[in-house]
Parts: sequence; structure tokens; C-alpha cells
Amino acid sequence: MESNRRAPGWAGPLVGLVSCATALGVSLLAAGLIKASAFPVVAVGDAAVDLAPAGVKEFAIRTFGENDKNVLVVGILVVLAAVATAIGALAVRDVRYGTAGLVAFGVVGALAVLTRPDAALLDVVPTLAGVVVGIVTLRLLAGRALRESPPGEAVALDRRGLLVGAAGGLALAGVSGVIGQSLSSGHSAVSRARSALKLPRPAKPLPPVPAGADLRIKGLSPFVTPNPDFYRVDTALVLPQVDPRDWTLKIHGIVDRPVELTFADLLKRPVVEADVTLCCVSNDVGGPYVGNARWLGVSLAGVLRDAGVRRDADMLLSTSADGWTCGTPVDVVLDGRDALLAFAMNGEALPVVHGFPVRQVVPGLYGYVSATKWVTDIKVTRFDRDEAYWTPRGWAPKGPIKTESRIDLPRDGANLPAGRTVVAGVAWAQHKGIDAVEVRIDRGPWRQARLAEAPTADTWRQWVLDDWDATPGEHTIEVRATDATGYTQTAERAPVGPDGATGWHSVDVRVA
Ligand SMILES: Nc1nc2c(c(=O)[nH]1)N[C@H]1C(S)=C(S)[C@@H](COP(=O)(O)O)O[C@H]1N2
Ligand SMILES: [Mo]
Repeated sequence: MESNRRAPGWAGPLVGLVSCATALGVSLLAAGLIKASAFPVVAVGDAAVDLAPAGVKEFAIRTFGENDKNVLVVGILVVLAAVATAIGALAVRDVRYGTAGLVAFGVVGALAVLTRPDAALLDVVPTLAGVVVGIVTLRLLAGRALRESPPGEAVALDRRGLLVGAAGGLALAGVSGVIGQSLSSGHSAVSRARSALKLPRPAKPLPPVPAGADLRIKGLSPFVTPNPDFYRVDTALVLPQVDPRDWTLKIHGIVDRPVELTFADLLKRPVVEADVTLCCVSNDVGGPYVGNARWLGVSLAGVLRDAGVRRDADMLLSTSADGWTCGTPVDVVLDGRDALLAFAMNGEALPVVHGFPVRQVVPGLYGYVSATKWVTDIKVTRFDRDEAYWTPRGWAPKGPIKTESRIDLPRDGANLPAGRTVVAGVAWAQHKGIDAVEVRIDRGPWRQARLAEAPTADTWRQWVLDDWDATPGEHTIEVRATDATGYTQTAERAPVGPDGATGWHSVDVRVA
């Protein structure tokens, strides 16, 4: 009997791919109704992000930049398609093997979903629903591919039935997937709440950014980075959607009086405005992960004072809505700098990617130890008792920003006409301030660049050398900054891990 149960070669893969597509479509629909991060593909990706060794993540950031997350999801889908093909090939031999394959799939998905830091039992529903629908589809289609033939006759493939069934499965996958995707990315309640937010007035509004802070040179990073251009770094495959009406911030741990704030409570506090340049520890010399914004928020130190931080505490362990954690030195936050619980950025409510409704901003510290987006919990604790997300993954527990400078103009590898050439860029040493920037050509003498104004020590500072007389040939341009403590950037190259890159940025250009 086995011998005449043979489906043609294409039937197995078709059955497998269509069944997995329906499983994914239905689970995406269920995740749209429950929680976007309960989509098992996302949960597996999140788990991969958390489990990946630091070196792999660094490689991904370096190679794929801000596309790292899309590359990961595409990779997972490619693996899924390969496994689905195999499941289908098994299923048309014996549908029990195919079913077992889908169940195994479901177990991996469910494990990934349930081990997420923000997991609830209900989050397993999308995986279950997907697997059940996938198995039903698989059995229906495999049955068509394998319709039993009368004894002694050749294979009776129900070709028409199989193709109609496959088309039906794909239609189901498509429709449920599209609805699920729009449910989980529309997040209409959160985006409506965000657009409806009326920004409160700061107690002491900052004067407008001084005209002298921006040299307005084409190709030079503007002093204020527009929100859509602001770099993004985080571990979230699906952005946390936090409705400000449901948001609370708990402050607890080594404090006299634990505090829980609602968003309305936050807005009643004195509002602070500050220009602060954020920088990522993964920003290599000359890299793009740095940006400057005007933030609006309330004093983090003020909130902590209300809770009464005890003397033996030295760390704030903050947690985001999706379970990411961050460890910030208490002394830095309390030393008088503009450490904020921020809710607005450059005159609008925080964009969701940048942490809506509330994030931390602490001038002078790399983002991974200070800038918790979607922050919901702050535990006042000690570095010798608690560890934040990146510490066991090889990054330093504390991350003060290193003094750095970058050449924006001309671009590395540029072909330029001979003659007077503008060399310009930005330099930063947050909360210290930049005192000087020097440029040299072909390892010649250092020349002082002209500095733009910087309203405070917490932002980057533009610089320009406007009188380089470029001669034909190849040239190397280097830059180094000196901060207000008198420290001049070291030439020594250090990689981004464990606590930030060092070295001079240089660009090579060809002058005709
Ligand atoms: N919840 C959460 N907050 C986070 C992170 C994260 O992964 N999750 N990454 C941090 C890092 S490493 C940096 S550099 C900054 C980047 O902030 P941005 O994406 O708004 O530029 O956010 C910080 N806040
Ligand atoms: Mo970062």
C-alpha cells in the first residue's frame, strides 16, 4: 500500500509552505488582538537578540546598521521556509511526521514567547492558534496530495483539490496576516493619545537655540537633529506601545518612601527643558549613533528626592515596558545636571521609537547606562547587587561618554576640486564641554578649527576649518577634540566594547 502513496515532488513543499503560512497568518492575527510581541516569530527573534553573544550583536549593528532587526526577521523567515518545506515533504509520506514537525515548531515558539521578560500566560495563544490551524491545513492538503487510490491502481493525486486547497490556505494566511499586522502596527489608541498630548510649558523655558550654534553648512550635521533623522538603537523587534493613560512609574528599592507616578502626576511636576546630545556606546569612531535634541521632561533627581534615596544606594536599575534594563550611577543623576524623565523631543511628544510616553535622558552617559525608553520601573539599588541588561553581555557596568570628534565634510572617499575646501564636523564631551578642535592634513601641523556656539556643555559642538587650500593628489584629514577638563582625545584606537571607542576620526579624499 505504501508504494502507491506517492505524491509528485512539488506537492510536499507546497503543502508545507502553505500550512506554515496559514499558521503564521493566524498567529499574527491573534497577536494583533493580544500583543504584538506574542507573535512567535518576534519572540524567537527577541530571544535570539538576548541570547546572541555581544560580538554577534556588535557585528550585526556594524554590518546592517539600523536594518539589523529587519535582517534578523528575514533570516528567521528563511529558516522557517526551509523547515516548512521539510515538514511538507514528510507530511505527504506520512501525515503524522508532518504533524509532529508543526508541533515541534509550536513548542519552540511557545518557549520563546513564555520566556520573554514581559510574558503572560495568554501570550501563548497566538502560537497555539497558529499551530492548530497549521495542522488542520496540513492534514487537509496532505490528504488531497495522497488521496488513497484503489488497490492496484497508480497514484490518485487530487491535483485540482490540492491546488484549490493551497489557494484557500494562502488566502486565509494573507487576510489574517494583513489584519493582524495592521492591528499590531496601527496601535491607534497609543498614536491617538500621542497626538492628543498637550505639551506643558517648562518652568524656565530655554531661549531658542542660538543662531551661532548652527553654522548651516550643507553636509554638516545640524545642531538639532530632526526627530526622523535621530539614530535608533534598542533591542525591541516590536516597539512597545504604552498608552500614557495606563503608564505608571514605580520607584522603589533602597528608598524611604516608594513612589508610583501616573503620567498625570508627572505632568504636574515642574517641567524642565534641556538640550542634550545622546550617544551610543556602539558608535565607532566617525559613526552615526549620536544625535542632539531639545528634551522636555521632569527632573529625575526631584522624583528620586521625593522617594528619599538612602545613602548606601549607588545604582538606579531602570526597566522598560518590554523588560530591558539599564544601570545608572545615582551620584551622576543627583549631581545637579539635567537628568530627565523626558516626554517630549524637539517640540513634539516623544516618538514611539524614542520611548513614548516617557524615557530617561542623562547628559554625559552612553545610552545603554542612562537612556531607558518606555521606562516603567526604577529600582534604587547597588552595583554589587544588581546587573543591567548589557553587563553580563560584556559591556562595562558604567559608561561615561568619551570625548570624541567626527568629520562630516568632506566625506571619506570624496573626489574634490582643488582650491579652498571646507572641512567641518561635530565634537562632543557631554557635561564637560568642548574647548578646542584641531584638524591636520597629511599628518602636518594641527590647525585650530573654528567652533560654533554651544549653549551648554551637554551638547555636541559644530566646528569648521574654512581655509584648507586643497592641492591635487590624495589627502588624509584627521580631527581631535579637547574638552573643558583639558583632556585631548587620544590617538589610541579602542573598539566600541566594553566602554566606548577611542581614536581620531580620519577621512581620505582625492583632489583633482
Ligand atoms: N527600552 C530600551 N531603552 C533603551 C535601549 C533599549 O534597548 N531598550 N537602548 C539604549 C541605548 S543602547 C541607546 S544608545 C539609546 C538610544 O536611544 P534612541 O534610540 O532614542 O536614539 O536608548 C537606550 N534606551
Ligand atoms: Mo547604545
